Amino acid sequence: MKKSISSSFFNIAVLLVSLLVLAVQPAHASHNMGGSTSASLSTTTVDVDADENGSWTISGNDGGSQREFRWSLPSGLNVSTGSSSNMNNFRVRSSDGYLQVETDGGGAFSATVNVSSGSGGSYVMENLRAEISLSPNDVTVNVADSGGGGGDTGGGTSGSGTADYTLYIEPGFLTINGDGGAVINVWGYTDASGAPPMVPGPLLEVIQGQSLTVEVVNNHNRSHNFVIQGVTSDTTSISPGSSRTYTFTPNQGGVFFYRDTLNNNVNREMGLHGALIVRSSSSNRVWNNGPSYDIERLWVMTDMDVPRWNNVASSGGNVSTGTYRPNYFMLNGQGGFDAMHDPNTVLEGDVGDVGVVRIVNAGQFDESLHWHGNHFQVISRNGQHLNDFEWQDTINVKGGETMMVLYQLRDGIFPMHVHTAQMETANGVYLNGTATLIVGN
Ligand SMILES: [Cu+2]
Repeated sequence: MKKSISSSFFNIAVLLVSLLVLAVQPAHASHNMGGSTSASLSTTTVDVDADENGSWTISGNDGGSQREFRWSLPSGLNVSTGSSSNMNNFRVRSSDGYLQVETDGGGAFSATVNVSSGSGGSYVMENLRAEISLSPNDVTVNVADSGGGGGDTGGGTSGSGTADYTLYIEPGFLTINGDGGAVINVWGYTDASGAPPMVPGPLLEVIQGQSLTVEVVNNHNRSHNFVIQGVTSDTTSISPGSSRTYTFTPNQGGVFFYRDTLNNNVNREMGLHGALIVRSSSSNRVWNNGPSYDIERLWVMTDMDVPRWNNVASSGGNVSTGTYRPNYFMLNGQGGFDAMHDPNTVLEGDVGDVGVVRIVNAGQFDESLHWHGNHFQVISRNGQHLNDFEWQDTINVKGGETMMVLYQLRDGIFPMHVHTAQMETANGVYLNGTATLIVGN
């Protein structure tokens, strides 16, 4: 009896792994051509200081045909091409006086345009051509004069260089690969001025009992903030173009959730979230005098309602927050097809190794994580160390909460997935949601 139960579990595991492998194969075989053909810009205005870089983006779905867009190049404004996806042509045609964006007929596309100027003023990049519907059409770049010095800008402590970490708030895109995937409008913290936003944001690390200074520079055209749950309490808004510095000393080891708490969870949902790891002063312990581990992983999960929240917020609209029906579910900013191959996400090591997994649910929905292969111990919840570690094979991590677990690797490849069917998907496509693998070698 016992044997038949365990062998049926084994069969289920094998079946699931086969499904995972099958699901991964056709990821590039077909694009989703069914999306509506339209494009939108990430902003109507870019505010920068003289000699600083700003950016804006165009994204949309070309419906499977090449589409071209053009914008004027105002004199005095430096325009260059940044990151892009699914482009046939994306270049500055100086002699013709326009920026050319031509998609490759691959469905979802995006392109980031970098702008800067050495002299203050208002520069309008006027839309000259749009082969599918585009909203808004033009982008105004407002360059603040640096006050005659011509060199550094105002803006308080910006760029002071004394912080342990400097985070920059930027708008841009998150690309989910494979069927069900899309180029999603996001806002995120990132590690360089003008760089694409990171979702989740840069990992912050500090040793228990040591001081950490984080400077946050807001390069976006809306107010934001930066609060580490259970660690910092300053919720002051950082206005567009300004920065704020936070200094704190965490005494409790573990994993903590940082995010923008403004705008009724919209800012956090748009991608403004990440993790702080407070490490033990002795290596390979989960906290001072805590249990030891051999390998470690960080899993930051999130969910996004792209049509009702991301698309509305990124185009400058007001999100109706009473309705939230997320259609994307990410692990470390990836759909399952990628997260199952990402060495920083897959819990892989030698048989017998103990892995600590630090989990942050930055989303708004609870995620019930089910681990195949072995039971694990929950050792910490929301920064609080548990007195009695709980043995589990599934844990519910509430939206906005953190967990730490210890898992001992067994021989084989096992899935870790969410026990809520919808959350295993990316826009309805199974297994491109919250899923990864556990591998014992
Ligand atoms: Cu399962």
